[in-house]
Amino acid sequence: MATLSRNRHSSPLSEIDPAIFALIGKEEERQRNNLELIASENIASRAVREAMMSVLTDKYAEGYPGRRYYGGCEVVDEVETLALDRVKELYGANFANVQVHSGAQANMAVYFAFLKPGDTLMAMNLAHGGHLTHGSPVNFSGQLYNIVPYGVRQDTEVIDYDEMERLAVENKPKMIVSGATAYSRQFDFARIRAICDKVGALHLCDMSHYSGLIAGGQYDSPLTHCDFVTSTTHKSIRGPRGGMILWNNDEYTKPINMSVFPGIQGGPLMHVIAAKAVCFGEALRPEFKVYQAQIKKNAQALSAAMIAEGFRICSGGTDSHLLLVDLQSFGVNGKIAQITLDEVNITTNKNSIPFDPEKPFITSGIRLGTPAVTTRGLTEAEMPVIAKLIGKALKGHDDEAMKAELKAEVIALCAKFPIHDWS
Ligand code: DSN
Repeated sequence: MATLSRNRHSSPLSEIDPAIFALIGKEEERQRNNLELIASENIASRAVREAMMSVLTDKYAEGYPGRRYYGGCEVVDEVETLALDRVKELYGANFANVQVHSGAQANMAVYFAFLKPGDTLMAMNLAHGGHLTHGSPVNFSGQLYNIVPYGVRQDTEVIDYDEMERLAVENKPKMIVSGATAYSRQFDFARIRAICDKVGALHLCDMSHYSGLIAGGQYDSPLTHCDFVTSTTHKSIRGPRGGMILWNNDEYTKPINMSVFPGIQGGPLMHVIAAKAVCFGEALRPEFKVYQAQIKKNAQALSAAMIAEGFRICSGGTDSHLLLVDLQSFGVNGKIAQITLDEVNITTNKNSIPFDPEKPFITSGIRLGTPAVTTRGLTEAEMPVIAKLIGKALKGHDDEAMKAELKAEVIALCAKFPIHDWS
C-alpha cells in the first residue's frame, strides 16, 4: 500500500487528475489561438513557470532571510536574497519586500503600516482609471479610510494636477496614491511629490501597470519622488502573479516588513519568490529594454490605427502600454464589445471611460494593452491589422458569418506568432 501510494505521489498530473490536466490543456489552446489585449496580462517565460512549479512550494519560511521561524531555510534565504538584490538593482531602490502575495496586499501592507482607520487618503477615482484598493467603497480601502478621489479634466482626459493640489490643501490627506489601471498617460510624479510636501502627505505610487515599462526605461520612474512604491509582478514586468514593495528610507523598513509579516500574511510563497527573482533577472538583461520599447511602440501604433478605424481614444493617445477606447460613436457599449471580441478570439475588457454615462458593468469603453501580443512577437506592422479586425467585429457584431470569418483570421494571425511552443 505504502509503495503504491508513493508511486501515485510521483505520477504525472495527466494520470492523477485528468480533469485538471485537460482544463490546463484547454487554457493553453485558448491562449495560443487568442489575441490577448488585456492590458494587465502577459505571458510568463518558461523559466518563470519552471521556478513556480519547483519544490520551493513545499517550504515554510515565515520571517525574513537570516531571521526565520523555521529550520531548513538556508536555501530559501538565498532565493529571497537574490530576488531582493535583483529588484533593488532593477529599480534603483535601497529596500524591498518581495513577500507580498499580490498588488492589493502590497497596498494593504503600506496603508496598515502608515494609516489609521479614518485617516484621509487621496487616490485616483476608480471611474477615471484608479484601482479598487485606491479607495473603492466596496474595498477595505474605501471602508477604512476617508477617501478623497482625484481625477482627470473632462476636456483633456489628463489628470487635473491643479485640482489635485486644491483638494489636497482642503483635505490634508495623510497619503496620496499615484498610479492607475486605466490611465494611459505619464504620471507627473514630481508634481505629486510637490503637492505631498506642501500638505505633509506621504506619497505612495502603485506602479503595477507601468512596472515593466519603468524597468525598461520607457516610463518615468516614481522611485525618487515617492516614500513607497508598490507593484504587481505579472503585468508589463512579465513575472509570476504576485506583488512587491520598494522604498528608499530605512525608517520605513521595519513598519513595512512587520506589516507584511506578521501583520497581514503568514508564510511567504517561496516558489513564487523564486519566479520573481527569475523575472527580475530577465528584466535586467538588455533585451528587456528592447521588449519594453516595442510594447510602447505597439500601443502607439494600435492607438493611431484605432483612430484611423473611426474610434475615439481617450486623451487622444498613450504614453504607455495601454489605451482606452471610447465606443460611444460606434453604437456598442463596453459589455457588448467585450463579448463580441471574445467571439472572434480577441480578448479585451470592458472599461469605464472618464465621465462614463453607463454603469461599471456595462461601460462605454474597452481597455486595450500590448504587453502580451508584444511577447508573442507582434510589431507595429500587425497593429493596423488588429484595429481593422476590431472595427469590423464591432460594426458587424450581430453578423454571425462575418464573426466566423474574423475568428479564422485571428487564429491564422496567432499561428504566425506561436506561444508555449516549448510546453
Ligand atoms: N485587475 C487589474 C487590471 O486589470 O488592471 C488591476 O488589479
